[in-house]
Amino acid sequence: MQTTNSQRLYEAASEIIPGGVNSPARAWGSVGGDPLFFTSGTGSKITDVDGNTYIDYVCSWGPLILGHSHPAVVEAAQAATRSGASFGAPTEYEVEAAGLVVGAVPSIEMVRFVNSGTEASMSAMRLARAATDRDMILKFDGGYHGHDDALLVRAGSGLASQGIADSAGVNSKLAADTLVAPYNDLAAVEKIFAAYRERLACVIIEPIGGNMGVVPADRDFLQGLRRITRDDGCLLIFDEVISGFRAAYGGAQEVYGIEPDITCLGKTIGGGFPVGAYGGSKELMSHVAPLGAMYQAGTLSGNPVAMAAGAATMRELAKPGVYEELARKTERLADGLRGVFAELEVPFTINQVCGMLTVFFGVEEVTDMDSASKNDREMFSRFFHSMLENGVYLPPSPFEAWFVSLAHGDEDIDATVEAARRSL
Ligand code: KE4
Repeated sequence: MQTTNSQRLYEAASEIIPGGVNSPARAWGSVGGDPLFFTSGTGSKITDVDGNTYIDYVCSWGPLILGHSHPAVVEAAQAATRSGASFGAPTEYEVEAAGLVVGAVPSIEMVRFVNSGTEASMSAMRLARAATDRDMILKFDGGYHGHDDALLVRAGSGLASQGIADSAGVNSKLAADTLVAPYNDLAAVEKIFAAYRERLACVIIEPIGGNMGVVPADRDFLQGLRRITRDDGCLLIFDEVISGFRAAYGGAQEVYGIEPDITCLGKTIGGGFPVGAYGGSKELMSHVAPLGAMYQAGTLSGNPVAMAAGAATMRELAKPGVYEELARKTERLADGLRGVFAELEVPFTINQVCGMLTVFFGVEEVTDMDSASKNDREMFSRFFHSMLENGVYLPPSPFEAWFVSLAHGDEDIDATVEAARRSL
């Protein structure tokens, strides 16, 4: 595979951008080698700057659920750009996009748009603190909610522990107000609430984990979490930045039939443009400025181009049969890969939900970060590079979701399974 132009660009980028990338997830630290630079995407395919084309399972880490350059999205973004990219004042686009979100997500009566998933979760936590007048939060090991200081913490020693900063520069006092528990472990959550009764402002969780690789919550765990938080007056935040409009039109909360107090969205609702959102009941959202005392603002929040692209995406997703088709495609890929890996002597497991899956090598069951961490990373690295040689672009980390889009046809999926056979 010829990668001369990627190399040249990577060297130039590395002089003036940290690590040559604008997000560390794009660096190939976990798999080795240097990141490819891309020049175009159409449907399920992307092409790098050396002309190599791949079937894409990163899909911009989730936003491109319709595939690259979907005509309805391109047309909406072009029209919005031509009539004025931004006003710093309200536009009709925001009202339309908000109407689509409120119409889709069971727990959202009112929504505020921001520019990223990080901003969404950061604002959701501030709202929870404002509404409860409490400081502490609980997150789960393996949960990623963006790079807000309070969330860049990892589990300390012991079952349920006070957060330890997981990044340089995180305010250690803030980190100490974040508790961390193992995912899918209701006993650990019960212990925390017994020890910190009425001191937790919120619990923030990915109802379907996407940052350990795909790890769905057990239904009884999530139901228990809803009960415990409600009894304690602690707010429950579902971070659906990945699962929103992907696991179902109404997200994981539609799949599980469990309503959080606040939902965070992002990625898919922007159609590839920078968007995040947080929402909940009208009563709760009345705390948000200018209605209430909780301040949150943003120059480009609700940007017309992003709103137009997001609304076009959500309108496509609202069409009948879309999620049955996305689930079918995901199932075809997962089953095809299971068939190939079954010929292997090594254990493996595939966690899947509609629109996304993760292959874990070397482990037979993954239900939390601890079990996910047992996967064979060396094998994944070799598999990643071999799949690249065979024309398939996977996320460059064993702890990420492979995203399936509506543009992935059966021939793409079958070619991916064939590439996996050759790679293994
Ligand atoms: P952003 O700030 O990156 O838009 O969203 C943060 C975020 C929040 N919540 C969840 C569940 C997320 O998965 C993310 C971001 N996801 C990562 C990869 N899984 C994005 C890739 C990157 O950081 O470049």
